[in-house]
Amino acid sequence: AVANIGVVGLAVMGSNLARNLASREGNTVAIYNRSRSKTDELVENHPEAGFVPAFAYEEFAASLAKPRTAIIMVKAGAGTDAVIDALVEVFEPGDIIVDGGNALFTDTIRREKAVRETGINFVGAGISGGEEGALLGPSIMPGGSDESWVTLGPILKSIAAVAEGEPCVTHVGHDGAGHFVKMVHNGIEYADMQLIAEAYDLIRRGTGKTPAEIADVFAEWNTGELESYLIEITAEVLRQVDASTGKPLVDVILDQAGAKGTGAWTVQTALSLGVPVSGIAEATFARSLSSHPEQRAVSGDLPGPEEGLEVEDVDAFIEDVRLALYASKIVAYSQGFDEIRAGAAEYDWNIDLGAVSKIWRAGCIIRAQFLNRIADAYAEAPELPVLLAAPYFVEALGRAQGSWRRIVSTASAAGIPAPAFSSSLSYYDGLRAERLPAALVQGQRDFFGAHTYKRIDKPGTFHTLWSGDRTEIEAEDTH
Ligand code: NBP
Repeated sequence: AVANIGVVGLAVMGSNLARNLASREGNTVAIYNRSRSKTDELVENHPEAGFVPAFAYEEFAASLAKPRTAIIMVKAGAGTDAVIDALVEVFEPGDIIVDGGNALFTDTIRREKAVRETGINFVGAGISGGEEGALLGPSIMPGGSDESWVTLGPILKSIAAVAEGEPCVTHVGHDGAGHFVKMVHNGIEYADMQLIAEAYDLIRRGTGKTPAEIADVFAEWNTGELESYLIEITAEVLRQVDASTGKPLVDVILDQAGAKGTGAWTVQTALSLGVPVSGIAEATFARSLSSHPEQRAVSGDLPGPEEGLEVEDVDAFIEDVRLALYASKIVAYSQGFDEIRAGAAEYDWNIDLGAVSKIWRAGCIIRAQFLNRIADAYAEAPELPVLLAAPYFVEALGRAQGSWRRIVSTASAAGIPAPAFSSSLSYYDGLRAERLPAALVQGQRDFFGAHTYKRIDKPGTFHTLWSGDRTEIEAEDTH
């Protein structure tokens, strides 16, 4: 037994993670893949890594020092279950199995419970950063037991991205907490991408700037409070010219956005938890809408406004779009953290929201300067009920709201879809409202379903006898 860590699954993510591990002082990495060719290739192409290859699970287990620690990087779903079953056969109590794939957190909860019964530790770890992150330093969101963190912590810290001197990994919470947080990370990623896309669309349609010119705008934005990986790569994509047509690449890419499902998971989970993640939901639905060409083809003749968008003061308009993007982005992150808070309460996880914002500062797709502000907000007020209410964000939203409103109304008047901008603004105004029309909804619910209501002026639960004499009676609380 010579290796202190093993990797099972040597496709793009697993092989890069194995190379990352091998490059760090003190690690010797055992590797295994279902089909032998990937293992042979990795050993041959990277002699510097000193890999310890195994071609059977028994051999893999024998090559690992105790407690044996192995990271699974296979296709999420049945593949993960198959590998776990095989490892449980050859591992012993106290050993650690880590699933680094994109598992649904409820699968992780189930697997953790089953594996724990054998005395083996199971850790679901969200890993973000794509291929490059896996190789050079990802952001890592591990769940699992405290016992497993003792062994795993130093190994994961050795390979994680580093932000301001701190490794981008923290023990998020027990069982499925890590995969839950990774899921919400991806949901926020959807919202951030959609918001950037709406900003691009408005600038393009409003100013007639070319994609390359808009790339300059994004590059400029990337030097300020919007600085982030997604803004940076947006500029790169917009600047790209298609080799075969000479057109901007963005103009020849089919406008139908795909999705692998983590955005949908985030929204489905939020619906069950009763958390309004409207920005993430709009972003997910915007991808769905784009991917229905048959509907879009027959809807082209639906009436719209006569006038298109014509901007007079280009610089002022672009600044308005920038602030609308910033404000909507604050809403999306606030909603995402709200979902993590609610998930922690539901599943009994002790999640430090400030620590989560810090491990997203580098290595992952939503990495951004802005996350420091979120960390500050939670450092000041760990029990903050909603991130928007932190003084820094109140100030920023105060600065942005005029622009935000102008952009949403301009887009609407011109018939340009801006679903994430506008729903974020509605959410913001909903939180601000002193009274909401929810009172009327309660009245309607009481009318047709005797669902009862509470009053603002006295305690208790009430029902109006709608089909009788319409007097009010005290009722049992049925929600
Ligand atoms: P894939 O998701 O394409 O999975 C391919 C790997 O799974 C191969 O090693 C394959 O072995 C193995 N595998 C399968 Br499929 N079924 C198996 C089974 N029944 N038993 C054993 N091994 C099995 O690889 P990937 O793109 O490297 O992603 C790995 C994980 O990381 C996924 O969960 C993914 O969601 C996650 N992730 C990916 C990214 C990214 O940017 N790609 C980012 C973050 C997380 P074989 O070689 O024998 O077919």
